[in-house]
Amino acid sequence: MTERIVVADEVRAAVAAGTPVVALESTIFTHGLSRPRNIEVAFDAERLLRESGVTPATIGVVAGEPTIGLSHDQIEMIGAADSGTVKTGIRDLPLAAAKGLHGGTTVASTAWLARRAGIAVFATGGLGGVHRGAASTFDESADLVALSSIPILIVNSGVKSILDVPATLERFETLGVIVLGYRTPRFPGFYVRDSGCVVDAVDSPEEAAAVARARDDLALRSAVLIANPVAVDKQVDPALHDRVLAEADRQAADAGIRGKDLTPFLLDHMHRSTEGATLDTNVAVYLGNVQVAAEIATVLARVS
Ligand code: PSU
Ligand code: MN
Repeated sequence: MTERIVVADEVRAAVAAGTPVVALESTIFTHGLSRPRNIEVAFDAERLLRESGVTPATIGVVAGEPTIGLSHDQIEMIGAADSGTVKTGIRDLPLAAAKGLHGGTTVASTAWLARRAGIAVFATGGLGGVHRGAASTFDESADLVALSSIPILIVNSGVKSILDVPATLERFETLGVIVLGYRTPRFPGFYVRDSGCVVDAVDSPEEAAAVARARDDLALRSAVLIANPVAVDKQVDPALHDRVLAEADRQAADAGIRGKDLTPFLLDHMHRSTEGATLDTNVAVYLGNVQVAAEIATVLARVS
């Protein structure tokens, strides 16, 4: 049986040679960031990796085909305003294939596809988590369960505090997902450095890589989440943060936004209501994580 997954030649060659590769998701530029900044950021992330000697593998769905290592043209195509691109979690991959749709892959589906192609490190911005009120809505991101069985390392900046952060960490614990602060025991709150929750920490790329290797040696299948807080001078002012988050939450409830539309709605509302301040932070968060992922991937490639 052959899998219908397209892997770019450059990515296939780097994986085969054991040189460092970092996977990047596409929902961040198809549904997370506003245009035209979205495409610039997608290209900036790839450039940062190349400057560190790492092969980028941006992952998405092009006309139904899961593709690992999108070309610049493909990134522009699925990131265009009129592309009809759908937000594509793991369960959405078959429908996108059947209908030949373009798809922006989430953390869960990007991790899944990256692993299929033999990629061990992935950089993203924020993870999905448990939404507030999940006890009655059951709205918990599919990222959570997916990450319990995909052995990859993901550099991220935690979850937005619009989510229920303590509940999200409890679920990661139940699911066996390894959650580690990068040079801090404080779990980051995406736009802010500290969510108020405490996790175990690693202090270097070497230590993060050693955890991933030990996970593999133990034949464990869970993801390692390396939670890297945004630079202190780039975080959103905590007072502004609390105000706009509460307002975004209220507006989503009033508008009856549900399911996979909720996270993009919240992000867009916050970017607009802060006149781009949260957008700038979102970009800084992401590129900071890409840099750390490059360092960890380089260590992993060296020792393996
Ligand atoms: N959090 C962010 N920005 C994002 C996302 C999450 O701050 O762009 C995206 C990621 O792709 C993540 C997805 O996997 O949203 C989670 O969506 P949901 O909550 O519908 O599972
Ligand atoms: Mn959801």
